[in-house]
Order: sequence, then C-alpha cells, then structure tokens
Amino acid sequence: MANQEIFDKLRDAIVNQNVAGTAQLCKEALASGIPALDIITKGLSIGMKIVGDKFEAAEIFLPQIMMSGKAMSNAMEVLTPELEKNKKEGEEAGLAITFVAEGDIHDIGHRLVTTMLGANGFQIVDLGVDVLNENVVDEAAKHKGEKVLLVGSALMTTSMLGQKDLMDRLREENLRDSVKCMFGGAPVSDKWITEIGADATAENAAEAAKVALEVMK
Ligand code: B12
Repeated sequence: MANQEIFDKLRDAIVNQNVAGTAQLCKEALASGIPALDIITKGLSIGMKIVGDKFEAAEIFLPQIMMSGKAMSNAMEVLTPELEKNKKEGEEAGLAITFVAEGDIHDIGHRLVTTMLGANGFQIVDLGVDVLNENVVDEAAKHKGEKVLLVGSALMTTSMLGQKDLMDRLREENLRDSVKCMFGGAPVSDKWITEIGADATAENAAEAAKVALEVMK
C-alpha cells in the first residue's frame, strides 16, 4: 500500500472514532517502515483537525470528539516508545517544566511536545493538565539557578489568556530572568508571544523541540 493511502486510513480512523482500530493501524504503519512522527503529522493530526472543524460546524458533538480523542490517545501509546527510541543520549539541553493551562484538559498535543523534548535531551518535569499558575511559579522557583524552560500548552482562547498572568507572576517573583518561556497550542500566535513578553512558540511538536534547543543555547 502506498504511504499516502496509509496516512488517509489513519486520518479516517480518527475521524470515524475507531477507538480499537487506530492503534492497530499505527502498528501496521510502523511495521511498513513509516516513522512515528509522520504517522502523527501526516495522518492522525489531520484527522483531529477535521474532527475539530466538524465540531465547530455542529456536525458532531462532544461524545464523538471524546471517542476520537480516545483513539488518538491509544495511538500515542503505541507511538510514544518509538519517538523515544531516537533519544539523544548525553545531550543535556536543560530542564523542561511542561504543563497545560488552568481550566484546560486538552493533553494530546502537550504529551506529544513533552515526548519530543524528552527525546531531544531535555530533562522533564510534567505538571499535567489544568495547572494553576502558582504551581508553575513554585516549580520554577524550586529550580532557580538551573537551565529551565517553561513549556505551556493552551488549546482554548480562554485558557490561553492565563499565560499573560503567568508571565506577570514570574516578573513579580523575580523569576522571569531565570527561565525561558515557550507557549503553544492552536490559539497561540507569534503576536501573542510578543504581547505577553514570552520567548517562543512553534506550530507542532517537532518544531517545538527545534525551537526549544535554539532558545536554550
Ligand atoms: C480532542 C479534543 C477534545 C477532547 C480532549 C481529549 C484530550 N485528552 O486531550 C475533549 C473531548 C475532552 C475536549 C473537550 C473540550 N473541548 Co476540545 N477539542 C479537541 C480537538 C478536536 C482536538 C485537539 C487535539 O488533541 N489535537 C491534536 C493534537 C496533536 O494537536 P494540538 O493539541 O493542537 O497540539 C499540537 C500543536 O498545537 C502544538 N502544541 C501543543 N501544545 C504546545 C505547547 C508548546 C509550548 C508548543 C511550542 C507547541 C504546542 O504541537 C502539538 C503537536 O503537534 C480540538 C480541535 C482542534 N482543531 O484543535 C477541540 C477544541 C480545542 N476543543 C474545544 C472546546 C470548546 C472544548 C470544550 C469546551 C467542549 C465543551 N463544550 O465541553 C471542552 C473543554 C474541556 C476543558 N476544560 O479543557 C474548542 C476550543 C475553542 C476555542 N478556541 O477556545 C476546539 C478548538 C474545537 C472547536 N473547533 O471548537 N476536546
């Protein structure tokens, strides 16, 4: 089967909420030599984008997105160990404190970004989802003096606004100069990053790892 056909099948498995079958398709794609990152970016993520568009157009509803999300999570269980196989040993890029913004439980992209940073030599502290800014600030304070990158995800326009508050708190606590700040997720733009005085963003997990290494140099 041509690779494009495989990517289309992966995309459709997500769109059709194929909870049991998506992980199996990933195993088959890996067995046919397709890299895990291509399976995600050229297949599964395109399916998730379609699901989001259909939700916005009220063609599908929350139970359906939950099933697609479950299919994606199952797929990530198969793919994460593959992404970690290419881990760059011995390269200490610094410590990445990763988290999803307060009020936001979308964790698929967050987990992907966290995995890619780990695979690129970062040590990881993963604070999880729906994280209060005060907890992020506390964690940053704990590691003052180390090379620290804050890595925040927000998938909703509402939760993204909390990133400004986080930047303000870091300044108030005199921690701004001891950490780099990278934020991402669909609503985050370069303009927003400049507006709140953060350091960087990136469109996807692979880019996030590249940009993170650059920022920490
Ligand atoms: C799956 C999903 C869900 C699942 C989440 C499952 C899970 N475990 O994560 C469930 C069903 C739980 C859900 C719930 C809700 N959702 Co929802 N959801 C989605 C959906 C369809 C896909 C998100 C996803 O996983 N994409 C796939 C991953 C791989 O991509 P990603 O997250 O964008 O991450 C990539 C990049 O953004 C980037 N990135 C991510 N993080 C970071 C961080 C850094 C630092 C960097 C550099 C890059 C980066 O790299 C990632 C990998 O390449 C989106 C639609 C969309 N197009 O995004 C809506 C969407 C985000 N949801 C939405 C909404 C409204 C909700 C609900 C409020 C619905 C409701 N009425 O209850 C709730 C909110 C729950 C909450 N409090 O958080 C809206 C948000 C609208 C807005 N602009 O505010 C969206 C956009 C749908 C829409 N079009 O309306 N959702």
